[in-house]
Formats: sequence, structure tokens, C-alpha cells
Amino acid sequence: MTTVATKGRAHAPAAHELDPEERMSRDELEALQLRRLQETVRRAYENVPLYTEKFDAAGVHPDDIRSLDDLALLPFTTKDDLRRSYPFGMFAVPREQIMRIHASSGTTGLPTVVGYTAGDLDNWAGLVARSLRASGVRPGHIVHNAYGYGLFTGGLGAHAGIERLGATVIPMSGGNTIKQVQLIRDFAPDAIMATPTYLLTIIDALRDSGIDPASTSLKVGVLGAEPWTNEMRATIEESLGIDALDIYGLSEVMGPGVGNECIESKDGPHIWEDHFRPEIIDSETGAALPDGTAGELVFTTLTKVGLPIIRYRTHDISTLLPGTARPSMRRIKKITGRNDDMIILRGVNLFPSQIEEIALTIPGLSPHFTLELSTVGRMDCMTVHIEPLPGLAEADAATAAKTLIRDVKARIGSTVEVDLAAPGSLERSGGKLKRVYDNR
Ligand code: DLL
Repeated sequence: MTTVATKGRAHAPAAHELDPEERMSRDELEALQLRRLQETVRRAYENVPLYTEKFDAAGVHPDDIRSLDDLALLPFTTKDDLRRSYPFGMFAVPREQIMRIHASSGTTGLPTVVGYTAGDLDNWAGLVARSLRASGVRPGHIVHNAYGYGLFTGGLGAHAGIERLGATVIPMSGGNTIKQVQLIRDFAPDAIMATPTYLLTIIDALRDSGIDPASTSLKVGVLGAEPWTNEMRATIEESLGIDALDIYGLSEVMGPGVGNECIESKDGPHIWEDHFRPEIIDSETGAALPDGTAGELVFTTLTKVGLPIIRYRTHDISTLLPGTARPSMRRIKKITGRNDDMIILRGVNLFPSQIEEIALTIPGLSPHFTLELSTVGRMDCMTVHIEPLPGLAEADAATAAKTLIRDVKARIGSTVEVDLAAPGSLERSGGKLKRVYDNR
């Protein structure tokens, strides 16, 4: 695409630009992990009553952690544990040492509260800076930050990392899409940080203002906070003429920057294993699974002081893979969904991302869709409401809808209905998009 050539491409950092930990051998890294794990487990046990109780009940003591494999002796931590400790019960330091608090939206029940010491904030900024560097963002670049500022970790977490890298931050936050377009046009940012679905909203708004999205100054998107597929990546990269990189994280473990893709490989986020020890477990039995097997991601923080977290169950489904661009740090397979987002339709398990994957390869269909579940008689039904591309002839849209029904049946095994929604009629994302409406 000519626009890419005129903007210049983002490029991978040179070896000397990497953090020393990114260049460690696996053995060096694991020795560091073990030392940090032992410190973390002790800190948690000695300072957080919830951990004291849980370890005692499980009959384990910090002295039992002699190797990284001994991690499996420790009990899991869940979102419920955090809720039970609401608001500040998980802090491992006196509250006065907590410099910042974030919290989940808490749409179901109490919000989960997390806290950071000055040192934790420093590490976090460093890891977001590392993530941006891995994405091809450079000191001196302008970064448009469209993650929401506030209790959500996205906005402020990204913000500190952009500054730490030595780039210029535009603290735009989420929403006010018209303003987003104006600032992208006038400030000429090199990179944008947003959820993938909110970036789609911005792409549409650029078009609505008569701007070809591929003609903007943007070279890189650092996108995350919700599941998105490689097909969505292709759609976004093509529309904007950018490289789109995957940033992963969750507030309980830190926020954005627990892991990030590297631009030279774009093969799923590398987990920054000097600060987090990942595991994959069987969600049903809790058994640790070997690398290369799909299951639920679990994290133990290795450096957090304010809120150390031991074996946190994320509910995210992924697989641990060997490192590539950072050979000593493992990757996770791009996250396709959460085990609590899985739809069971007449006995078949499916994730919204599978519909995204299929729909985006069918010519004429847009990335804008929602899934509605209902009961007709005693049968569960799923309707895919999807917008065809604007201007598509009715007959071609009908053909695309039929292809979607056929491909979903062939690849997932479910029969679904497709409703072609008028272009622009489905609700647009303002951050994390709600895809599923369950009316059963
Ligand atoms: O979403 C942190 C974040 C902000 C990550 C900005 C990346 C960018 P929470 O609100 O606690 O934190 O939500 C965490 O979001 O367990 C995943 O289910 C999902 N998630 C986050 N990043 C990705 C990603 C932030 N890259 C939850 N791919 C996680 C897929 C993601 N899902």
C-alpha cells in the first residue's frame, strides 16, 4: 500500500535498546524468577491475612517454595477473594505506602480494588515502555492514548509508559470520537493505543469526516483490553495502513503491559516473565498443564509489593508457547476468549471471536456485529446481527449472509440465523465492546 511507504514503517528495537532482562538466557531468567517468587510468597504470607489463612488451610508455608515447580503447591487466588477483601484487605503494605488505586467497573457486585506502591508504579511504567518499544514505538514519537482514564487501568497505565519511553503522550482518553478524529488529523500521531473495537469506531468516524483512514500519520496501533482475532488485525492494518500489535494485561495482575507482541514476529504477546510467572491450568480440575496445551491462564506476580498476587485465575483461555523475538520469555497464544464468555448453543461450545474470525473473511461483511441468544420453544437460538459494508448491493449482502450461515455450520457445527443490520445501526464500541446479548 503506498500510504505505508510514505509514512515509513515502524521497526523492531535494536538489541542494545532492550532491557537487560529481555536479553537474559532462560536459565538466568528462571533463577531471577525463583528468587523473586520466594520473596513474593513470603511477603504475601506475612502481610495479607487472606494469604496466611489460605496457605495455612492448604498446609503450605513460604519455606516450601524451593523450585519454580513448587508454585503448584500454593492455592489459587480468585476475583471472589479480592471482593471478600474489599476495599483494601489485599494490600501487603500500610495504606499510606499505596500511591495509586484502580478498580474494576464492578458491573456484577463489588468492584475489585488494586493498589500500587511508588515502586510498583515505576515497574509498571517500565513494562508499558518495554511493550511500546516491542511494538515499534520510539522515543520522540507522538502517541494518541484512547484508553479510558480513571479507575480503569488502561488510560493511566498506558500514559505513564508512553512518558517513560520518552514519547509525547496525547491523553485523549476514550469517547468523544469527533475530537479523536480532529486530534489525529491535527497532531499527526505516530501511534495509537485503543481497544480494537473502539479503533473501528474511530476508523468509521475518519471516513465519515471525509478522511481516508490509510492517509493518516499513524504507523502503529497498540491494541488490547478485549479479545480480538488475527482477522480483525488484518482489517485494522489494511484500513489504517498500520502495524497492529497486541497488548495484554489485567488490573488484578498489574494493568496493560503484562505482555506484548513484538513487531518482528506478531505471534501473540510475550509475557514479561521477569515480573510475572504464567501457568496454564485445566479450569475444571485446577491441574497445571504443560506448555503447548490450551487452558486457563494463571499469573503470579514476582515484583509487586503493594498487592502481590499468587496464582490468580484470569479466566482467559490461551496456550503457553516458546519465546521467539524474545527467546527466553514465553508467549501466550492470542486470547480468543474467556471461559466465562463461552456460549453453549445446543451443546456446542463457541466463542464470539470464532464468529469474528469467520465473518471477517467473507467479502462484503463489516466487523460490526452482535450476537443475540434467545429461546424459541424449547430450543436455544443465536442470531448474528451484522452490518454489510456500506453501499453493498442487496443481493450481494444476502449472498454474504448465506455464506456466513454456511461457514459457521461447517467450521463450528452450529446453525445460526443472520440478520443484516443497516450500516451504522449497531451500537458502536466506546471501549470494551459488549458482543453478546443473552435473552434466554
Ligand atoms: O483491560 C488492562 C488493559 C488495558 C490491557 C489496556 C490492555 C490494554 P481489565 O479491565 O482488568 O484490564 O480487564 C482484563 O481484559 O482478563 C482479558 O479478558 C481482557 N484482555 C486484556 N487484554 C487483552 C488482550 C485491562 N490483549 C481482561 N487480548 C483480561 C484479549 C484481553 N483479551
